[in-house]
Amino acid sequence: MAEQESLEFGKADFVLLDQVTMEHFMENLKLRFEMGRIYTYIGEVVVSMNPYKQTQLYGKDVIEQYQGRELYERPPHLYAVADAAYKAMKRRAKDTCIVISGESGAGKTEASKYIMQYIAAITNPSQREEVERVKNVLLKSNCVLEAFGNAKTNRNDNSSRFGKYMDINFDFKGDPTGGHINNYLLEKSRILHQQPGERNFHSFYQAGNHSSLICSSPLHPPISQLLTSDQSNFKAVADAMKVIGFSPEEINSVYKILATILHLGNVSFVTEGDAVAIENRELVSQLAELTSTQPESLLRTLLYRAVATGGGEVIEKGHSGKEANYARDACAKAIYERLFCWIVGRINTVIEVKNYDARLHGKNTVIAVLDIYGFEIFESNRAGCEPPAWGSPRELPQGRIEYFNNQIIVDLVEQPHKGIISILDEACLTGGQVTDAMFLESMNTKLGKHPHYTSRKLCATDKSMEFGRDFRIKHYAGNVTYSVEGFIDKNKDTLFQDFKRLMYNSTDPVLRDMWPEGEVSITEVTKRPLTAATLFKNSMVALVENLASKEPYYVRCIKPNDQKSPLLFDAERCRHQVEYLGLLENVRVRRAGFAYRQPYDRFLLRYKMTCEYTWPNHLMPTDQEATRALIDQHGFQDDVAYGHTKIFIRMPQTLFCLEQERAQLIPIIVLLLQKAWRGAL
Ligand code: AD9
Ligand code: MG
Repeated sequence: MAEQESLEFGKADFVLLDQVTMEHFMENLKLRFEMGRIYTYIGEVVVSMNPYKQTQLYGKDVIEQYQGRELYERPPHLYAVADAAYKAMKRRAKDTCIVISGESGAGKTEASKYIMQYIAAITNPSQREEVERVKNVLLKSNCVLEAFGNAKTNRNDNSSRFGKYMDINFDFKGDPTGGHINNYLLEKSRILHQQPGERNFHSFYQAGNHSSLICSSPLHPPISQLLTSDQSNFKAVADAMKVIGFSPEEINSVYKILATILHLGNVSFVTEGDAVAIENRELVSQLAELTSTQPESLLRTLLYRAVATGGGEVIEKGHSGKEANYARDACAKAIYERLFCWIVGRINTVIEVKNYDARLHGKNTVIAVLDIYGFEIFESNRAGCEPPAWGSPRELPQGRIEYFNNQIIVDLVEQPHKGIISILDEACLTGGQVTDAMFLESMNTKLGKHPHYTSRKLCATDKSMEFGRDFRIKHYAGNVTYSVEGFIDKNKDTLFQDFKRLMYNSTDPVLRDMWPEGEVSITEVTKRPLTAATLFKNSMVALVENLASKEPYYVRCIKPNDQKSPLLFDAERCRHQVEYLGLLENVRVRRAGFAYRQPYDRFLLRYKMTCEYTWPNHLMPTDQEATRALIDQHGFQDDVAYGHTKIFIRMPQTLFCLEQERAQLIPIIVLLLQKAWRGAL
């Protein structure tokens, strides 16, 4: 019943495997991949294999097959999980979230877009204009955010270099009324360096189509790096920005800002005696024009910084050559990061829910979609390269099944006073010259005994780490060696106030908007800003709290091979992903435990019409006893367990049977009620 498909396509749900072993799991995964069955369930979780080719799996006709159906009525699909999340939200007024995890190139972003398209397709049957507008903006926002936040990497030609969380708000009718996007940890260092074979953010290549300002930049990306898609994508982005509501002036500012970054990157400094000067002075006037600032102020900002003396005086201090280079790079990164955040914020203003009156319209509910970039192990994992690992399964019954409790790693990283972030912050806050090596030394002292931490100093024989540079964390996904190089700088993320003030004084309203703190004068800047690691930690804590308040649905994406081939099932690579996504444990839990749980009152409310003892109302002392009567009458005694406040249902088929019976009875009940009514009149 789980899937209307023959067994030659393997098991549609890993829960139905004859034996839960890695071999059986992999065999099923491979068989299904080779048969073009890229989706397989583990209970309600969708395991998704990247097909690396266009398929007939999506579109209007397929959407219609899933709309309003129960999860197990149709072959496994993202649409089914989207529909389940939508139904939970609509029927039970539950906020839900769909968490999409997997490594780089596994298909998370594509999955999130299919989910959004599904939700857009099944809502607003009455074609309300405002709802259509919101849906359109939500869909178009993907293309804009990808242009500015995605890049070609060695693993993925369209790799998201930021984490994305999107709320879609719904009204009482179940139609989208708005949304909100949160972005996390844009990889801004990509502005300055890319690994061999990789590119900067797509926007820089697309922008060449926009303005001669950019083409004239000596740093315009080399023609050899341009892709055929850059031109067509540029048009799509321009169209999307228009639909979203960016004004022509705003769009022009955006491209001027991109040109600014390219020109900035070309500014070079020469040392003349004690002083530092700009080698290519002509760039200063071009930059001033692009940023709508005064050339003299811009020049000073590139060469000097204001420093407040103890007595409240402000003096100007010249940069050393090294400082000037550092400040220029910090500016370029900061401008791009602020531009990206501004774009996200601008989209948010267009989709924010306005004038929603809960008294009139009922609860405003949410479906959230989380697409956060995957776990990547580089040859060198530096600060900022390491995205968080995702995916502990929800609410799981403990028991004989062994779990890796990730808390120990979480503590290692973020425990107050003792964790890596605290040690890093402490190093950054002590005055004087702190080096990355000193930070490593401090970790060695404080974390030396931790079972998941090591370094070359602590393990002299392990030559895979470099003395004084590397440390290693034993993650659930495997060992990851980190180079401390750049940790201190990246965590301080120093950006001189002079530069913020310069931008704030720009006559370009878009640029000015991005630097609200530029208003503050140097003598007033007393508080140290939070460090990058602490800011990131805080945003993750808030995200986790937010997700915990929602009913979760999971999509686990797997990348079949590193060649981006539709034909190759690289068993070793897949097995590794299955291992660290914890999929086998997931199957065991689903089998041993119970796939569904519901409070008794809600269960009765939904299914009471299927039993003579509970319809229209039961007379038993408790809802639990009434639920038992209902279950007994159906003969499902062996498929359920009774908790304190909830019923636990082992197999989804049980729920499906109840749903079917309910669906058959409802029209009859409606008919009877109508008759009774007419009789009463
Ligand atoms: V990263 O962490 O952002 O680097 P993702 O998001 O996991 O990564 P993405 O969704 O971008 O991966 O997928 C990578 C590529 O695989 C896409 O550009 C497509 O070419 C390909 N892909 C992924 N999913 C599908 C699919 N369902 N159908 C066809 C797909 N191609
Ligand atoms: Mg992505």
